[in-house]
Formats: sequence, structure tokens, C-alpha cells
Amino acid sequence: MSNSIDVCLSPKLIDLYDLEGKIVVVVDILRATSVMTTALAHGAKEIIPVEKLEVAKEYLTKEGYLCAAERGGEQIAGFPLDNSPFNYMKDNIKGASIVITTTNGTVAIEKSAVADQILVGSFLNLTSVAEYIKTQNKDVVVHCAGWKGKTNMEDTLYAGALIERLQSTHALGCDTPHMALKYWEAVKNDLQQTVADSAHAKRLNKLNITKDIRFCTQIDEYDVVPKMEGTSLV
Ligand code: 3SL
Repeated sequence: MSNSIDVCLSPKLIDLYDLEGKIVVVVDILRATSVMTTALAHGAKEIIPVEKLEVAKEYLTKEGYLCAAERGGEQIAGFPLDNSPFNYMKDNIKGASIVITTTNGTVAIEKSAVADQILVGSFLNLTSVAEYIKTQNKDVVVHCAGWKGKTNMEDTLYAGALIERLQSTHALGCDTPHMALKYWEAVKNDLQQTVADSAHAKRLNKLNITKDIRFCTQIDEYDVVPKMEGTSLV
């Protein structure tokens, strides 16, 4: 096995990882990377992820962009789109250039900039991302977006699920990939309930956002492999 896979559990830890020459798979199961996967699967032309709200606001007055902004789970006033995957399946998504800023997911994408390739992963496109990686002969770092610098269950579980699919081609780096894999193996048969019990699911429940949680834990709903090309995911 000549390639390796490692897991960074939070954007606050990403400076500890050498990303140069590697594939970084950014994951924010609830909900940013599940939304991005859904939008591209429903025909979006591109997604422009931006970390800063002020930068996203600049696109509001530019022609040809559909803008989305979320902080703390809630839609930011003045932006036409929120961060629910169900709003990225509609007719207006087809062919759209979507600009999106979210609490954690877009932060993790920007902090992965030096990687050779940045992919967006979710349970919705789990196997497609794994199969793509197998064609690349590159080391991989799974970059979990977490929540405001803290680790979360659902992104760690995704890392474990991806490692399960890549363990025949990628050696496990330090302890984190082993931890993620063991955690995934322990709960994978009860994924929906496990994620439903997570801190962010509880936060979303308080905002009456419930059906998104179940949707984002579906495996292999789509076959897209979102990849950064310049400033856009395509
Ligand atoms: O943190 C993020 O990037 C968002 O996905 C959070 S939320 O699911 O929209 O609350």
C-alpha cells in the first residue's frame, strides 16, 4: 500500500496536517457538504463556497448568482437560499451558479486551499468519492468541519465510512483514522439514530429543522464527485 489516509477532526487542527500534493475531502454532514452534493446532483453549474459573509454579500448584487447564507443553522436575512438540501432540488438549481457561506463547512473548504485536490464528501455520495480516490494514487486527508472548532459525531462517522471503503488501498495514518473507523463500525447499522442523537441534530431540531437530518444520513443517493476547480466546486 503506497498511499495513506488521515483524518483531521476540526478546522482548528488543520495546520498540523501537510496537505500539499494530497486530496482533501471536506465533510460537513449537517449540512453544508450534503447541500453541495445535492445541488450538483440536481444540475447546478457550479458552487462558489466562501468563508466570509461579507464576501457572499457582494454577490447579491451581481447578476447570475444564486446566494445562500447560514449561520448557527439559520438563513441570513436578504439571502434567497438557506442551507436545507430540499431547497437544492428545485428547478432554479439547474444550471445555477450558487454562492454559499456557512458556519463551518465553507471555513473547512477555504482552510484546505493548499491541497492538490479538494473534494466535497457526504453520505449521499460516499461510494462515488471513494471510487474516484482509488483512481488517483494520492494520499488523502479527511477534513471534518465540526462545529465552531469542536469535533462532532457525524463528520467523524463519515471519515470512518470513507476509510472502510479505502482501507485496501490506503494505509491508516496516525490514531484518528483508526478511531473514526472503529466508531463507524460500531454504529453503522444504526446511523440515522446515532446522528439524530448528535449535538447538531438537537440544535437543528430546536429550529424545527428535522427532515434534513434523516436526508443527510442516506448513503449513496447520488453519484457526483464535487471537486474544486479554481474558486468553484463543479
Ligand atoms: O456549519 C455549517 O457549515 C452548516 O452546515 C451548519 S447547518 O447545518 O446549516 O446548521
